[in-house]
Amino acid sequence: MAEEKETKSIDQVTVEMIEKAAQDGVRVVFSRAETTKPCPIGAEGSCCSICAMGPCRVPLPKGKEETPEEKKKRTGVCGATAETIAARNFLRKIAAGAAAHGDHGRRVVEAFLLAARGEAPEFQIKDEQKLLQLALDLGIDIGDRSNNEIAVDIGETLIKEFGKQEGELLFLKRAPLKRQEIWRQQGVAPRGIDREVVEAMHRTHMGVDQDYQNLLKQGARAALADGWGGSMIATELQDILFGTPAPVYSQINLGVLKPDEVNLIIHGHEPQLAEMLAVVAQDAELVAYAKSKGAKGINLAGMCCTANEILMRHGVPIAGNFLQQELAIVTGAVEAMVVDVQCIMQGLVDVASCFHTKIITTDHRAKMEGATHMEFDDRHATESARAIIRAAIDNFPNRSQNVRIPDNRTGLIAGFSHETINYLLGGVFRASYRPLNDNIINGRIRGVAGVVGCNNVRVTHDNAHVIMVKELIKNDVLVLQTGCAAMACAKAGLLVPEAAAQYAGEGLASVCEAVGIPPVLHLGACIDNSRILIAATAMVKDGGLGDDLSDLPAAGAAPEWMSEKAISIGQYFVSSGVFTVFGVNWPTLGSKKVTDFLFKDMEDLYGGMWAFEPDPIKAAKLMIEQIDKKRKALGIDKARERVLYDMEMRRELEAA
Ligand code: BF8
Repeated sequence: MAEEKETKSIDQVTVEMIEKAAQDGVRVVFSRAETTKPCPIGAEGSCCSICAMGPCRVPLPKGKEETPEEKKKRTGVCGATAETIAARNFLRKIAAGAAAHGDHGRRVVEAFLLAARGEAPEFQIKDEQKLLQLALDLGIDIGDRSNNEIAVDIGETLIKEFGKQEGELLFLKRAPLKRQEIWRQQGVAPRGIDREVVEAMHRTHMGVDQDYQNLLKQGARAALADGWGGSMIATELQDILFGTPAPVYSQINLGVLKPDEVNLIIHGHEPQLAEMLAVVAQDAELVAYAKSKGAKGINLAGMCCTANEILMRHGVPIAGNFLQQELAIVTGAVEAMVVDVQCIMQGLVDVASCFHTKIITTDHRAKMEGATHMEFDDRHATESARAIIRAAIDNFPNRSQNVRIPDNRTGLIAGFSHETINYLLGGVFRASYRPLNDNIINGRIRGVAGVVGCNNVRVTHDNAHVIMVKELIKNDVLVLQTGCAAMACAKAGLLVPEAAAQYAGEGLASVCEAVGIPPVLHLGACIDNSRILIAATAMVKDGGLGDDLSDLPAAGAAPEWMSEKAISIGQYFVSSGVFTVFGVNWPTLGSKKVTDFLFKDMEDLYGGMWAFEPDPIKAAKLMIEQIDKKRKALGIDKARERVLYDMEMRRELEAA
C-alpha cells in the first residue's frame, strides 16, 4: 500500500490551487481523498463482488504467517480461492482497459472511414506517406488508386479486427518473428479485439474459469489485443488523418490560461473534436464574436491525453494533467471544459457549480448529470466545434471577480513519433535507429525506459514520475514518455534539450547534445504507447541488440498509475517481453501465488514480468538492474566500463 504522503503535490501551481479551492470552500479530489480512504481489501484484490452471494472478502492475514488450514478457509462462499479472486479481478481490469482503448480505436476507424468516403468532409488524409506504408503493410493494393480509395480499404480491413473471430490480429506481424512465435507457443496471440475482451468477461463470470494461471493467460491475450490491436489501430489512423507528430515547442501548466481571453479546455482522449476545435478556435468570425463579449480572443488549452493529441500535432498548450482537471476550474477563468471519454472526474460538475464554468459532454457514451450535452458529429465536425466555442464565448460575461491564474508555465518539446525519432537519428535520407542502437552498444546510452501512466491522489502528485525519470537519465537511460507521466516531467523542465546537460549522465547527455533532443522524449497520449512497441521493434530490426523485444536493454514503469487502462498497458508490455514496474499499490497482493506468477513466472513465459515498488528510486534501480542484465546477455556490458569520455570519443560522436 502507498505510504501516507506528506505533501499533496510537488507542483507549486497545484499546491496554490488546492489552497484556493480550500479558501473558496470547494471540494476537489485532494480534499475528497482525505475523507474517503481506499478499501484495503479491494486494493489487494481480495474482494469478490461478481455474484449476489457476496461480496466475499478474503484478505491476506496481516502480521503473521498463514497456516495451511487458515489458507483453506480463506475462500468466497462458492469456494473461490484467494488466487481465483485476485486473478479474476486483475483480468477484469485488463478487460476494462483493453475495452477503453479498443473502443477509442473503433471510433477512430469510423471517423477515418467517413472521411475516406467523403461523408466527413472536414477530415482529410494528412499523412499520405503513412497511408501508403500502412496499405503496403496490410497488403492493400495501391496502384493508381486515389488516397481515399486506399483509405476505404484500410478502414474496412481494420474495422474487422474488432469483431474477428479467428486467426490473429494483423498488426502482430509487425513484431519481431521470435516474439510472434512466443505468442503462438503460449497460445496468447489475440484473435479479435472485442472477442478477447468478451471472453475475459465471460471467464471471470461466476463459476467459469477458476484456474488463476489460465485467467492470467487470457489477461495476456486481451492486453495484447489492446497494445497490438486497439491502441495501435488508433495511433496509426489518427496519424494518417490528423498528421504524424513532429517536434513542436509548447508550454504546460495552469499559467497557460489567459486572464483576458475566453478559456476553453478540451479534456478526454479521442482527438476528432479536439482537432476541429484547434482548427476553428482562431476563426476570424469566432474571434470577433469573442471580442463582442468583451474578451480579447479565444484561448484553447488541453487536459489529460486529449491535450497530448493536440499538443503533438498543433502545439496547443497543456493546462495540466489528471489531478489538475478540477483545479483548472478553481482558477475561475475557464468558460467551458469540453470532455469526451475517459479520465473525466465526475467531481468536475460539482466544482464547476461553484464557478461559472460550463461542463460540456460531447459523446453519447459519456454523459454526466448536471453537465450540458452537445453531441459531436464527425459528419458535421466544424459545425459541432463552432457551436461549442460559441457556448464558451457566451459564458465569458458570467466570469466573476474570483479569478486567480497562477503565473507559472514551463516550456517543453513534444512530438516524438516513431517516424520522427527515425529521421532525427538517421536523417531524412537514411532514416534508421542505427545511431541509437550503436550508442546503446557502445554504452553511451545504457538502455531505454518507458515511463508512462497516470497521477494518483494516494501519492504525492507528480513526485514519483519526476524522481524516477531523473534517476534514470542520470544513469544514462533514455526515457520515452506518454500520458500524464510526460506532463509531470514537462512541468519539471525535463522535456527540453537543456535538461540533458543539467540532469543526464555524461553518455546520454553527449548523445542528446549531438542529436539535439531532450533526454526525455514525449511520444503522445496513452493510446500512443503503441509507438513505444513500434520503436522497440525498429530497434530489434536494426540489429545488434538481439532478435526479440525481450533482448533489448529496456524497461517500463507507471509509478503513479490509477486507471484500468494502465494495467492493460502494463500487461501488454510484459507480454511483449518487457520488465514493467508499477508504484502506488499492487492489486493482487491478496494472493501470493498470483503475485509470484506475475512477478516471476511470467518471465519464463513471455520474457517480461511485472514488479511492484512504490519508492521511485528503488523502482528506477530495478529497471536499471534489468537493463544491465540484458546488456550482459547481449555481451555489451563491458562497453560501459570504458565509457569515460576522452576528447577523441567526443569528436567521433559529434561527427556521427
Ligand atoms: O489515458 S495517463 S490519467 S489521461 S489513464 Fe488518464 Fe492515466 Fe492520464 Fe490519458 Ni492514460
